Amino acid sequence: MRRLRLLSIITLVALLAPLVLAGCGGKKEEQVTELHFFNWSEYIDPQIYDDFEKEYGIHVVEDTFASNEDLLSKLQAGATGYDVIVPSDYMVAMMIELGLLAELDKDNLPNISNLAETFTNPPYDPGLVHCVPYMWGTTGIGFDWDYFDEPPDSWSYLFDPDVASQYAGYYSLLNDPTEVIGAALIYLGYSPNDRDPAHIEEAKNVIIAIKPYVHTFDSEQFEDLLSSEEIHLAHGWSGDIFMKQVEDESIDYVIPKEGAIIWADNLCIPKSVDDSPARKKAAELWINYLMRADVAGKNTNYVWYASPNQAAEEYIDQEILEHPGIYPSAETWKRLTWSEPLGEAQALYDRAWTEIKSE
Ligand code: SPD
Repeated sequence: MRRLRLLSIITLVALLAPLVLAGCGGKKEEQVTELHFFNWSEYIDPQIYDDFEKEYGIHVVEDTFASNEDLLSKLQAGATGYDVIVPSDYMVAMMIELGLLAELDKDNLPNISNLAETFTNPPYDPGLVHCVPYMWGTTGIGFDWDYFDEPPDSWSYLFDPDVASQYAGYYSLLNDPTEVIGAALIYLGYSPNDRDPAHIEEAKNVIIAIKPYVHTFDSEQFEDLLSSEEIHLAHGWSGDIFMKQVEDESIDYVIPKEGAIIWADNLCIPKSVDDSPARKKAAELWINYLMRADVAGKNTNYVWYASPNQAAEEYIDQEILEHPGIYPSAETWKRLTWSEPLGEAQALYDRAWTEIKSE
C-alpha cells in the first residue's frame, strides 16, 4: 500500500515537472501559466492558442508589431514582458549583435528535426543558436483584378511617377523602411541591400516624388483596404494577400519582374527571459509546439505563408504546396534577394526613412 502511494507521488511529480519549474538557489517554485508572444498581426491560426492551452495549461497572450524596426525599438526601450518574438532574418542578425537574444536549449526543442535542411543553418543565425525559422514569404504587389487586365508586375506601378500617378490615392506602401527603400532600390536596378549613399539618396528621392500618390503607408491592413476597394494596388506580403483571396477572389498577388525581397521570420526568445529559467522553459515549450508537424501544417493552412517545416508538408493543403506565389518556382527564385544587416549603412536608411515620412 505504502509502495503504491509512493509510486503515485512519483508519477504526479513527473507529470508536473514540465510546468512547475523550480527557480534555483532555493527560491520559491514558479509556475508559468501565461506566455507573452510578440508577433506580426494575423500570423497564426488562433485555434493553436486554445490547443496549446488545453494541452499544457499555459495561456498565450499575443501582442502585435508592424515592422522589425518597431520590434527592435520596443526591445531597446527596455520592454521585458515578451517571452517569444518573431523577427525577420536580417533583424535576427542585428539582435544577436546587440545581445538582445537568448540562446536556445536544443534539448527542449526536439521538433527542430522537422525543419527542412535548407533552414537549419541560415547565415543570419548559423546553427540556429538563437532562433528557429517560423514562416517565409516574399514581398510583392497585391492588386484587385477589377482594375487590371494584366497583373501589375513591375515596381514602376508604385515608383515611376508617370505610372503611379494613374493610381494616385489608390495604392499603399508598407510602413516599413527596409521594405520600401529596398523595393525602390530594386526598381532603380540596385540590390535591396545597397550601401552606396548615392543610391540610397536616389531611392529616397524616388519615394518622395511618388509620396503624394500614396493613399497610406500600412503593414497591417493593406489586404483589407484592397478588398474594400479603398485601394487597387498594395505593396505587401504574399500570405496576407492570399489569405484575403480566400474570401475575395478578385484579390491577387504578383512578384515584380525586376525582383523582390524574400524573407524568413523566426521564433526567438529575448535575452531578458534568461533571468527566469521557468519562463525560458515555457517559451521553448511554445516554440517546440509551433514546430510540431501537425501544428506547423495547420498554421500554414491558415496564414498562407510557406513553412520551413518539412515534416509539416503532409498536413499542408495541396493547393498551398503547389501555389507558385507561395512556393515560387526555381525561375522566380533567381529574382529574389534576402535582406541583409546593413552595418553602418543602416544609419543612412534610417535617415532616409525619417525624411520620407516627414516630407
Ligand atoms: N501578417 C504577417 C506578415 C509577416 C511579415 N513578415 C515579413 C517581414 C519581412 N521584412
